[in-house]
Amino acid sequence: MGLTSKEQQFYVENGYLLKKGLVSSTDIARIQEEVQDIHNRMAEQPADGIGISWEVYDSEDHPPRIKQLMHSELVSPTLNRLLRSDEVLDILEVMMGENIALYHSKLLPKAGGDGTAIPWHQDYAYWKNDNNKPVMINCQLAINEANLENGCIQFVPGSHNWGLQEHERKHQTFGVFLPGHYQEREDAVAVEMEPGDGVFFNALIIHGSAPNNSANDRLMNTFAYNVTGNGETQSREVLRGKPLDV
Ligand SMILES: O=C(O)CCC(=O)C(=O)O
Repeated sequence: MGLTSKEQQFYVENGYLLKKGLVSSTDIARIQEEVQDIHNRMAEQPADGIGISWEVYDSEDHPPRIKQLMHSELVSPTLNRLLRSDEVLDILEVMMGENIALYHSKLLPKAGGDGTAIPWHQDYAYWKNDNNKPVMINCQLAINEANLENGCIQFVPGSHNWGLQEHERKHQTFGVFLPGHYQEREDAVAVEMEPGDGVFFNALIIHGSAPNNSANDRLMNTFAYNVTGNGETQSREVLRGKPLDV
């Protein structure tokens, strides 16, 4: 698929880019099946090698709900295939060059009715170390419809050019965030997506999302990529270009 020069320009200027129909409806149906009833299944028996952050609710009787499932490629063979597919990597290659490593893949199944907000943040606030640069790129894939009601992702266009901002830190998932945690921002743009759409975004763009006020889960998966050898120790594997320089 690659990118047109207009799309490339949009990405450079705004820090994100929506690609409609990135993934086929057949693959989306496969993923939906592979992650069906994911909250209850993982509460009963978590898959080997994954890391789950659970939503925290006041009531102990509340059924368990996943906030974030890290290493989602281990629960979904289709996600595992797609994260290394040409349709995704060809776009990334235009954006970040030919040396591409998988940083991680995570499922964000914001639960219907009580999936909580994701506070405003820049991903590089989590990822910065002494010898890496903010060249990582995410691709968030819509597994079902994402809209304002169910808490679709929102970006502050152009904020990837503002440098790394001061974040607050709390001990919780998405516990690194900009002052104010999450509240509506007038300078933010909501990216509504249909199943199979993907949005690529820069490691420095400010993003966040509202709670899920609909009845159904908002199923999204973020693939995060790094340039191979960019001060990393945590990349899962090299997907394209030169081998990992450790
Ligand atoms: O899913 C969302 O709404 C935000 C996800 C996010 O912050 C991320 O993947 O870095």
